[in-house]
Amino acid sequence: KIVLRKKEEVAIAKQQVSVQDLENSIHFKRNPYSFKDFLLAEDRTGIISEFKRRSPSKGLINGIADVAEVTRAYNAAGASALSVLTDVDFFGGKMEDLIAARAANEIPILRKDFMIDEYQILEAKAWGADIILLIAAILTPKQIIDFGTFAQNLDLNVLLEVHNQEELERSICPNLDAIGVNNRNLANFTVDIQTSFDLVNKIPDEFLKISESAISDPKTIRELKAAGFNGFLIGENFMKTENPGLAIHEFVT
Ligand code: IGP
Repeated sequence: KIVLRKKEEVAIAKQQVSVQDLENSIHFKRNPYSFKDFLLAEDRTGIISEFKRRSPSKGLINGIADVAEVTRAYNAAGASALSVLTDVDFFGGKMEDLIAARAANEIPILRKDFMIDEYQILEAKAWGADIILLIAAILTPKQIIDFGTFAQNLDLNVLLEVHNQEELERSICPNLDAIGVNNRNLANFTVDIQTSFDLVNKIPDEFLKISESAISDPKTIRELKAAGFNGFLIGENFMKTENPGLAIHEFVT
């Protein structure tokens, strides 16, 4: 369902904004921030903090937060990177959120969306993203190689998301920078942090290792770090509070 909707969305976008227009964007000339440098920086936390208004599993999470204000506070609290949803239909995101987050911050930003076409990677670059997401569950191994190569040729970093060992084994290729283990099962929305612990040693060390979803306290971050993870993608537990930019501080201790 998501993929069909994305195909329509991309087809419409292509009619409205040409590749030439995207390439003329000011961000196209910008040299993206390195995901690795910020994840491993001593003065950063490894947290990739997400701006997410709603989700298919939870419905409305936060209807009032201001993207520039929240992402700036995430950054000030020591986030290594930001994740900004641009999916409209399922997550209430928008392109303008990414552009606003970019204008307000000088740290890497992940365009969080369902990438199924190279055009969306050009959009990501034009809107000021530094990192794109490739979701193994909705892409063929060939698409992952092609999109990964395409993104890296634009100097973007690539995060591959997997849910299990089978996805990891079939999708892994050299044109990736980071592998994320999503603790949320997309089929039934159940979450289990154990997914991360089970998969971490199956990820080759040349890739940055990210644990995604359902991280709800600093103890879990410490355990994931001890297991070998470099990054911790957290959305809901910040966004569901009245002040997401304040909530991140409880995870930084
Ligand atoms: C954040 P959480 O449970 O902290 O809100 O999860 C992030 O991992 C989640 O939003 C996510 C996601 C995705 C959203 C992971 N992969 C793919 C949309 C598409």
